[in-house]
Amino acid sequence: SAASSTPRPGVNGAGHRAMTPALTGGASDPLRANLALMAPGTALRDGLERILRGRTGALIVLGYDAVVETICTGSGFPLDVEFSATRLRELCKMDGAVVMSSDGTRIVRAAVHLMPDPSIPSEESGTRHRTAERVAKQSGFPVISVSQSMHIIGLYVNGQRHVLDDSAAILSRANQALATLERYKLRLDEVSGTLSALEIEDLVTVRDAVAVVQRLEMVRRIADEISGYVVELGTDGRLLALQLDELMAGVDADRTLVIRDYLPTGRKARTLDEALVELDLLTATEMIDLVAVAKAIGYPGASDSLDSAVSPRGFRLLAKVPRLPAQIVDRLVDHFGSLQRLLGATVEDLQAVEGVGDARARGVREGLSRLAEASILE
Ligand code: 3AT
Ligand code: 3AT
Ligand code: MN
Repeated sequence: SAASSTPRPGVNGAGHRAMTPALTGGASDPLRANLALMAPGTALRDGLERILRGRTGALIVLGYDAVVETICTGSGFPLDVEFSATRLRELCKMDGAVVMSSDGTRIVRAAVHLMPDPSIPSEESGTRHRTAERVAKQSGFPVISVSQSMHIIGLYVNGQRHVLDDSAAILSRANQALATLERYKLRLDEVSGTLSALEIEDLVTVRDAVAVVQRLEMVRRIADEISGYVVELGTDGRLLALQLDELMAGVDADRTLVIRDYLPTGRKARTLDEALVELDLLTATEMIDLVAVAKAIGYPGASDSLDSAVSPRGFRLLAKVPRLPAQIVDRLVDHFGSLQRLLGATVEDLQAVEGVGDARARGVREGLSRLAEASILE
């Protein structure tokens, strides 16, 4: 399909998103929010598909305010009617642009001639697409162009152009990303299993712990890429969303737990949130480097420091004990200070913690023993 000036995340993932400092995802991302508004299954997408099939073309501004009003020359047809796919299609048969409310529920005007500031740079050639790009930049509202000659739907938002691909094309990229996620997840499960066994034996080095953080971050990044596809696919992405959810169950929680287990203390200590931000800032290349990952969570940036011994606080393994509320996990770690002390604690010792009665103490004792046995067997 058509080229897009928006960088597309590569199949093996981490690349471009890693350059974005903000934690990506969700509706906070303006591109994603707008792609959701016009994803398959929405009325707006239905209208756009009708325009494509009818081979007419369109120029649609998603928002109306004083700035857009000054860009609209000649009144066109003031309408202010409820949006429907068929109305949009008919109105786009006319010359000129259609202006909609930013939530996509109303058609405000049709057949308007747009005159954006001509000094705004545009890389587009056709008048329709050049206008779309300039109006988007000048107004801040997303603008959609449907090209009659090239037969593509473009979205201009946030200074970027995004081409809406058909679901088959997106699904094929998404499935490649999903296969990568599955491989990454297998590797993650391996390194976390190893870490658990080492934790039980108290033989962990910074390298072992950081390897798990690294793998968790790689999994998170590729999953974030897939979430983008899920948004873009709308109703066509339901199966993909289910597969993603299944693969990602518990991953986010584990990411927090492992970092809380190993955040170094001392003068230059980071908070959990600081560590998460630092991790997010790592580029794809830095992600491969264990020293860089170790540094992000607050360890010294020297390669020999990877071999230093460390001991976990116990958050991650305690979270594997069934029916143990997070608040009790926090209190247990607070009281005992390390996984080794927790492993050595008797039922009576455990009951010294507020909220831990006889039954819960036994539960913790048995849970930890079972984890210890399970990891030795590996
Ligand atoms: P397209 O998808 O644009 O081809 P449309 O449903 O938008 O179809 P139009 O209003 O553009 O339809 O009409 C296209 C032609 O179809 C115009 C006319 O020659 C014929 N047509 C439409 N309605 C009738 C009708 N009731 N009786 C006879 N001919 C009709
Ligand atoms: P296609 O890819 O051919 O659809 P284009 O960029 O080549 O688009 P054209 O000059 O062929 O654009 O114009 C096609 C239509 O786009 C004509 C008009 O309905 C609409 N259009 C173009 N410029 C404006 C504008 N400034 N305001 C409103 N509508 C416009
Ligand atoms: Mn043209």
